[in-house]
Amino acid sequence: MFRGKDLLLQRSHTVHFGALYDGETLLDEVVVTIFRSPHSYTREDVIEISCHGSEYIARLIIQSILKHGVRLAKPGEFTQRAFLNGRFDLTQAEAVADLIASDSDASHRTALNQMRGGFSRQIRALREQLIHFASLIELELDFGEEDVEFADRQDLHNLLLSIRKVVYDLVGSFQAGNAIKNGIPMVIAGKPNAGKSTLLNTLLREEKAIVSEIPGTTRDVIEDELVMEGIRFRLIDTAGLRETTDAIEAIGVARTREKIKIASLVLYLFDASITTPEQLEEELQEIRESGIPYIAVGNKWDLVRDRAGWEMQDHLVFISAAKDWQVDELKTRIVQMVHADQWKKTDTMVTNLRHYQSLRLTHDAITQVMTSLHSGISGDILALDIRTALQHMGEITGEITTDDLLDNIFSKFCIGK
Ligand SMILES: Nc1nc2c(ncn2[C@@H]2O[C@H](COP(=O)(O)OP(=O)(O)OP(=O)(O)O)[C@@H](O)[C@H]2O)c(=O)[nH]1
Ligand SMILES: [Mg+2]
Repeated sequence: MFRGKDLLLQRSHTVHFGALYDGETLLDEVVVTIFRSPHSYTREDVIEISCHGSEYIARLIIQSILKHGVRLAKPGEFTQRAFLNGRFDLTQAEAVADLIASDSDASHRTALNQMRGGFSRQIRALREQLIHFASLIELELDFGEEDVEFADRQDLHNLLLSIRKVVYDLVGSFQAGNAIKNGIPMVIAGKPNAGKSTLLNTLLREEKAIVSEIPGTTRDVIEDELVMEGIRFRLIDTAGLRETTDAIEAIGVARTREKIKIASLVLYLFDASITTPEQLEEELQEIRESGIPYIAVGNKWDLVRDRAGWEMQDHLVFISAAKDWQVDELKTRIVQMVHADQWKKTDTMVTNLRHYQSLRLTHDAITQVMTSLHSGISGDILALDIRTALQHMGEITGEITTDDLLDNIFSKFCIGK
């Protein structure tokens, strides 16, 4: 199809201009890039055709290529081949999908870090050491009745401890990692009419929620995403907290309480023009009891006549959601609250549910090995327990896989990746 130089004679990593034909029909003038095995993404021979930026032309070219007995790649097939050819391990392959889907500074960096090796390198190294012990213990079994100990039990114990520590920290990072991927849940709560929906709209710069002077306007949960300083938040506006006889509003209030429970941060909004510091204390009781971090925000500052009454309360933030006063200051407080640095520390962060599950299973299995070790259980049982731990560790890095697992992972990719 290509008329220009003979591409078969060209070296890897070179780019060639030419014309692409379907029979005698000129399709486009193109540039072809050559990657020779093993120096390509998949480690196979690869060419890339760059045509003019029209979807129509691209489709035309693909259609005529398909006539020559080529087929389209399945979703994730390039990355799957790269994995199968040993280009990278499974967590790295999965990170490619996250990288493509990343849409905030933090999620981008977590995925990039994982693609470049991340924690799987560490897991793999520890696993290899454990394999070493497993083989020593199995060797002992070969000696049967003779009472030999090739595997130093103290060394094994130390190794198990360090594996458990690493795995424990990774499991703990999942919550933060997950928040980076899916957004940190932040609930706007408060009494009806405090201005919660107004604040949501101001933060989003969009008329997302209905605002009215009628208390009880918002009855359902309204969610949207907001990226602040590279961190993604899931912003959740809720029905105002109050006792109500309205059946539908009551459901809304119940949902508010549910949402507060899963929040990482609550913005507790109160109408500063009609609330006294004493009343606020009382209102905050419920949030305090929940133990969830919160920021108390006094709204409608534009209507407050007696500002002196609030002056000593420097833990509070005062804003006017309607007039967009001090909302930027509130944003700064929010980012401080979630310890921006903590969310940005991405070197050891687990964002993938599959890794999380395998890590938890690894943790349990290692604990089991330690129990067996200390109870002086026989070598064959110990070897069995170690195998289980190795199995779970191998599932993380992809050293142990099944076809189902691979299909499941790569089918989530988009076509052409
Ligand atoms: N003056 C002034 N009015 C505000 C401010 N913020 C909100 N309001 C008004 O307060 C009223 C209630 O605002 P909403 O945002 O609907 O309040 P809400 O907390 O969502 O109320 P519910 O959904 O009923 O719980 C509306 O009339 C807003 O225009 C503000 O900063 N200053
Ligand atoms: Mg509302």
